Amino acid sequence: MTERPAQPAPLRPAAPRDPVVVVVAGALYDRGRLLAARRSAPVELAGRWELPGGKLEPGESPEEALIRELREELGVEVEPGERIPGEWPLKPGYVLRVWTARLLSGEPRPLEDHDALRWLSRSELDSVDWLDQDRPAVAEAARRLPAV
Ligand code: 523
Repeated sequence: MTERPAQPAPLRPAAPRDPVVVVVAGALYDRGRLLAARRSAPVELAGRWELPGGKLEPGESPEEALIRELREELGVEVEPGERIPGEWPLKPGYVLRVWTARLLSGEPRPLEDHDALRWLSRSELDSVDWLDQDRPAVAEAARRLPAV
């Protein structure tokens, strides 16, 4: 009797998944400090601090979205760096992904969506009330804070 080679498992079609809205945020560094932005809206998030960013638009790469969002919201030009590993759930259907970014030009101002900004050194990172979903990314961003 001839042995039959093991058959590969039949391929199953991928389970349909709901499209996920990707929100990109920037861990923006300048001279050993990380930028924190205080949200002014919506009401349930207002007053909490976040890594600034926003929703990816169709056809954009995450890096392009980050450059656009930080230009619109803060009036600065940034250079995206590495992605911080991980992905954090937001409200249903939304996930947060974070990139490091370096300030190229401009001084951040709270032009849209924020009412305060702070540059935080490593020892100051716990002094603001971060959004819960941003905390793991902030912890990772802190590990990457360049020494001054
Ligand atoms: N978050 C969040 N953390 C974080 C960002 C940038 C966003 O939890 N660092 C949440 C807040 C909102 C959703 O992600 O529930 C979308 O962020 P938002 O409102 O900043 O995205 P925009 O700027 O694209 O939204 P529009 O103002 O509607 O254009």
